[in-house]
Amino acid sequence: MAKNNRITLYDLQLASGCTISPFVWATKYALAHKGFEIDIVPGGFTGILERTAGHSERLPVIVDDGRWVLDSWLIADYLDEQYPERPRLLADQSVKVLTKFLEGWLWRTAVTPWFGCYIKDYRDLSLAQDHEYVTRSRENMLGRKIEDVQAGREDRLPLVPPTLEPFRQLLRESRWLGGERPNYADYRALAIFLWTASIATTPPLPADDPLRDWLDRGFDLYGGLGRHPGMHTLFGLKLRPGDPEPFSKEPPLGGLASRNTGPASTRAETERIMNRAPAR
Ligand SMILES: N[C@@H](CCC(=O)N[C@@H](CS)C(=O)NCC(=O)O)C(=O)O
Repeated sequence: MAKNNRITLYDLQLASGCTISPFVWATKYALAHKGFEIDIVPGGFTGILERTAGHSERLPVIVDDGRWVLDSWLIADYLDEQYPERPRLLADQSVKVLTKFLEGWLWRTAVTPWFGCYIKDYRDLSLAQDHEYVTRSRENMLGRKIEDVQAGREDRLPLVPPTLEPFRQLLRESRWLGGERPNYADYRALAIFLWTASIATTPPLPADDPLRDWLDRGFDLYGGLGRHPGMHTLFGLKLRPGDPEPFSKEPPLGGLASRNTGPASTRAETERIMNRAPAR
C-alpha cells in the first residue's frame, strides 16, 4: 500500500525538466487519476539502469512502497488490480483492447511522421550528456543522419492534420474517450500529444484545430499536469497555398456519422445520392 499516498516515478526528461516519453506521460496521468501523489526521480536517457538500481533500461518505472513495477501498461494493470476501490483506469478488457487499437492507429498516423519532423529537436532538447547517445541510437534506428531525417519538414507537417480526422470525429461526439470522464484511453492518446509538445519547436497543428478543446482540457487535468514551462505550443502550423485542408469544416456525412431513425432521417442523403447528375 502506497505509504502516505505517495508513489515514486522514474521520469525521462529533457534539459528543460519536462517529460519527453509518451509512456511516462501516460503513467503520470494514471497515477494522478488514481489519486496518488508522485515523487519524481528526475533524469534523462543515459544512466537509466544505474538510476533504477539495475531494474530497468527503459522508463517509466514506479516504486510503490518498495515494490518495483516496470512498463506503462503493466503499471496501469497493477494500479487497477492493487487499488480497485479507486477510480478505474480501464473498466474492462474490451476497453483495454480498443485503447491499444486507438493508440496503434495514432502512432502510425501521427507519431511516425512527427518523429521524422522533430527528431533533431528531440536530440537538441535532451540533456547535454544525452546528446551523443540519442544521436547514435536514433540514427541507428532510422538508418540516416538525424539532420537529414528532419530536413524538409515544412513539406511534410501539413500532411499530418488531415489524417487525424477520424479522431476528431470521435471527440466531436464525446467529451472524453472515457465518456463523461477521462480514462486511460484519454491518457494514452494525450501522451502522444504531450510527447509532441515536449519537442515541437514548430507547431504541428493549425491554430483552430477542433482537437484543441480536448487537448487543452487534457493538459489542464490534475492541476495542469501537462503544463510545463518547457513544453511548446501544438497550435499555429502555417499552411501554404496547395497544402491540404487540415480538418473538415463540413458537418460529418454518411452512414458512420448519422443515426437512422426512419426515412425522414435519411431523405436528404437519398435525394443527394439519387439526384446528382451522374459523373461522366
Ligand atoms: N513498453 C515500455 C516502453 C518504454 C520505453 O520504450 N521507454 C523509452 C522512452 S519512450 C525509453 O525508456 N527509452 C530509453 C532509451 O531510449 O534509452 C512501456 O510501455 O513502458
